[in-house]
Amino acid sequence: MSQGVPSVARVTRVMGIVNVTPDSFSDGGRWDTTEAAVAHGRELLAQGADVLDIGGESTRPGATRPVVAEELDRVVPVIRELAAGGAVVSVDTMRAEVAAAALAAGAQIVNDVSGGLADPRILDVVADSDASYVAMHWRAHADRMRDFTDYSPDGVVAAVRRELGERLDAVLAAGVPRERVFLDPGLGFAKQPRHNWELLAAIDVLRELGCPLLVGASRKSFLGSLLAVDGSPRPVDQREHAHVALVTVLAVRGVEVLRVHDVRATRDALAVVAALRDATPGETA
Ligand code: PMM
Repeated sequence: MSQGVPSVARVTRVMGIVNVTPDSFSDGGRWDTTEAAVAHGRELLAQGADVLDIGGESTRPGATRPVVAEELDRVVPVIRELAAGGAVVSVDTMRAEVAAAALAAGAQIVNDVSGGLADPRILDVVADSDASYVAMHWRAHADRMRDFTDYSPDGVVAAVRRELGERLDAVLAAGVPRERVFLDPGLGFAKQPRHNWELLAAIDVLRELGCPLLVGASRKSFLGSLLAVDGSPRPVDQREHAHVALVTVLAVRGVEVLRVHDVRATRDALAVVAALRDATPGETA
């Protein structure tokens, strides 16, 4: 997934989510054995995932953290098996120890939702490897993030741009080359629903930081709020149509990587975007 200085992407990559957790908000407990997670990863590859993102810690609002040994036990065997089969694997972790073990097991990308804030040593681990690094906008762990949704006085777009820019500076200072860094607005992390929409509307502002972008909107609660009826959010398993509409727009706008649960639906949307982009009106008689 390593790229040069980004222009608007012609090809949007799909990162399929494999949460090896008992408690993730949309799929917790479904793939929480090594066998189930590996089988799910293979299924996502068959559906056209370019990358598999393996995570062992739920970041749902209010979640408590697993201990390091537990997180390692969850993700390392899954990464080893999927990477051995030729998959491009990303590890979704905030911990240096887990990132190091994941890279040793064959992962090529470290997806750190804290952008190096939770455990700054993770940046040294990445700098000492050839791995790519995803730095997401983040303010606090899941048990406290609801207390950090104040973006005054500048507003969420300016604040996220500034705070992500500071994380990027730290990543570069640690020795990770810019070509290996992806930036992510962190939808749903210390964000009210309207914050997510503002960020999506202004996604090009983050491109000014000079890195390709990754966006994870799949099944998130701001989609549930958008589709609420009488104040009841649309259930997690009924948000996919809205998500496909969103990823279509993001692909048109050149977002480089989409982190999704439903790879097949996302692939279909990308096929539509590519067909329209490549069609030349008047070419056929
Ligand atoms: N969201 C979740 C977990 N990891 N990583 C990145 N880079 N971006 C995200 O938006 C993101 C993430 C939480 O969603 P999940 O529980 O469905 O995995």
